[in-house]
Amino acid sequence: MKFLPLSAPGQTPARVLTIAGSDSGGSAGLQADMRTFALLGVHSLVAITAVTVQNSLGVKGFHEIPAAIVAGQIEAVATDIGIQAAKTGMLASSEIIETVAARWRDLGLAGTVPFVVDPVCASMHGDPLLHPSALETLRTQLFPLASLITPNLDEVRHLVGIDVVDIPTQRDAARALHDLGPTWALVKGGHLRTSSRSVDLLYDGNDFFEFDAPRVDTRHDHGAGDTLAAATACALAHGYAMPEAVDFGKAWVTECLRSAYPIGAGIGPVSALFRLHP
Ligand code: PXL
Repeated sequence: MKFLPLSAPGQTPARVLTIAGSDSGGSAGLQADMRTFALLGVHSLVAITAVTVQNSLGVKGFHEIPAAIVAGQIEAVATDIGIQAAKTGMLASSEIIETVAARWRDLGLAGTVPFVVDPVCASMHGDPLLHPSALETLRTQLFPLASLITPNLDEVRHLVGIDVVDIPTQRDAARALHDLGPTWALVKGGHLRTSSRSVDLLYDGNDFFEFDAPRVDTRHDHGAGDTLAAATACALAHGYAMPEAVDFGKAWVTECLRSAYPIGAGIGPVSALFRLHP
């Protein structure tokens, strides 16, 4: 695959902010985002929202960071270092979502800096990462600010109540999600395990774009959603148009899935480390 342009040693690379939770197991969350950012030559900025207690078997619990500290992190990096794109992952609570949305608007970032919202609701083991009462805040406060939202099929069910089983229902879901206000909605088909392909559908209110990849046969896919959104944000930071950025993100996560490895007794991570092999 073709990678993103690299800055010369000593020159400031593109800077991308992740607003996300920590995974102590190092597979998903901000650890996955930072790994993808680094291996794409991007400087990682972080606003940590929660600390999860987690390993390859699941999430045992989490501690939320106070909303004012989340806001402070965003403001500190945006006003000094500057950001070319941002992505959100685990936001944990309604209060954190409201705070992120307010800061994004107050700092003048809305409409100027690409903003990818990955509406993380639960871990792949089904452990909740977002309070159910926060779904409405996500829909009404954050989605209207998003350049792109990237729900998987479980999140689609929670967000718009549509059970995606084929391409027509995937299109219905994309329309319903786009109506919530993001510039683009991407309905990821990876969880449609009946299909031998993984088809993601992108929609801007006018046109549909399909991104098709063969399903990678691995049980180690922890962090796949985070990695797709992170790589897409990096491409947006480099000025890619949305369909090209999603195409890049999909190619990147497909390579990361091919390189996924086992750790612990449970599910291992998708791996951006493939990039280190010549
Ligand atoms: O993959 C979604 C995700 C995001 N953020 C954190 C997570 C997970 C999944 O486990 O733990 C912190």
